[in-house]
Amino acid sequence: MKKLFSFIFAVVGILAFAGQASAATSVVYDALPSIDPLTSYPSQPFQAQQTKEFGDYIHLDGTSRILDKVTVTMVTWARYSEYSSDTDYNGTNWTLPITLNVYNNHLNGDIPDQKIATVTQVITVPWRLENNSSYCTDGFKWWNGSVCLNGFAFNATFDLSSLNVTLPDDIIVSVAFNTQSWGYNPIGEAGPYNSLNVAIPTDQVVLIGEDNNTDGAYWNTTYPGYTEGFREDTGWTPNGTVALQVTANATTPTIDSQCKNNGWKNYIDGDGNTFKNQGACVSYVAKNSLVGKVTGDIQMSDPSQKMIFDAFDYGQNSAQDKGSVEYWNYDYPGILHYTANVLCATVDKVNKTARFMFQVPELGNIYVVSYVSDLGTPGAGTDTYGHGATDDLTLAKQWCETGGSFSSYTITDGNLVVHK
Ligand SMILES: [Ca+2]
Ligand SMILES: [Ca+2]
Ligand SMILES: [Ca+2]
Repeated sequence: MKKLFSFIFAVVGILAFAGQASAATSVVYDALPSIDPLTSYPSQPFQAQQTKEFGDYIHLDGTSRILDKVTVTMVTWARYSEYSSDTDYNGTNWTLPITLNVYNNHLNGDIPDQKIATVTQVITVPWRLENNSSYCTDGFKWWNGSVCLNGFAFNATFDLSSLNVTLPDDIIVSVAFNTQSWGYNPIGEAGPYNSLNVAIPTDQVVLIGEDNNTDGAYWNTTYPGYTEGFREDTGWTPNGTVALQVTANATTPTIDSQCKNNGWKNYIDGDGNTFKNQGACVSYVAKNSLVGKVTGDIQMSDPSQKMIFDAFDYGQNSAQDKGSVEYWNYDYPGILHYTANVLCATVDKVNKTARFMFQVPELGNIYVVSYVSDLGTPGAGTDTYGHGATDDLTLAKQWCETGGSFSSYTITDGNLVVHK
């Protein structure tokens, strides 16, 4: 890392309000320093260090993943006295379009190449307080009541909620803006944006989530020794954690286990409402993540068999798959009769076929995979039934998920249905 512009400080109450969070919104990454009392932090300049984009690779906490807002602590050094003769500026504050990008952690070489969210927002930037010559005799710094400071920290909050992006656990967050001669589209004239930086506080604590590399930051710069490209740069300790916070909204649960151990409190239903209890969450999963179900009550010949079953498919390789089987083989010596739980189900509602797998303790714990095809109601159509058996669980799962070869039997009575 090259020289960073450090300084600490504060001013009079302007900013500082924490994001309003609805019940379903939570902070999934928090490395935001305090700006109350008003202060300053070490920061990465854009104009002074040929910067186009600057950010950090972070790991999100919790389970909420619908991107809501990103807040970045920035540091500004510009005073109104420098611009008071320019009619483009007033004494209250100034504004600048600033872009907030979110990438997943896929790299092309060493450069993130899959941007999953971006917003360019006009950010209101406060003026840094003027020099207080009674306390700060350098003629430049301002006085925050206890110390003289060069920069002034404020928070820029970017609202990305309308994008409805579902975040992965690992993301790269960056800030991009233009200055007089740097940025992706340099402005071409001097302005207070030449004095605008992104905060990288010394020993910044990450309260929620994790900084992927506290010695690294992502940086696109042509500072001497660097080549164009937004990539990780190392050697930043103790300033390798960019000051930012990410909030996200809850997602809908897709499997039972997400509802358990108070997990239901972290999820919402399809209407954005929280669940009343674990049971409501489990019911929602059962209703909404079911891919398909098959039921049957059939009799077959050669050998004489009867089978009653139901099987519920919650997706490929889903541990949620369930169902039950009761089976009779009347030609088996003494009659074979057992019940079993369905361990895997694959239901194809379009082609009206299904496979389901269960284990039979009565037959040496063998795994049976049934294959059925619903071609109507017996009498009008011809349902089919077949099955295969193996003591190899991996093979049985493979048959259930992707198909295999099954012995077929003639259905003589009853019906099976692949439900719509
Ligand atoms: Ca870092
Ligand atoms: Ca399944
Ligand atoms: Ca049928």
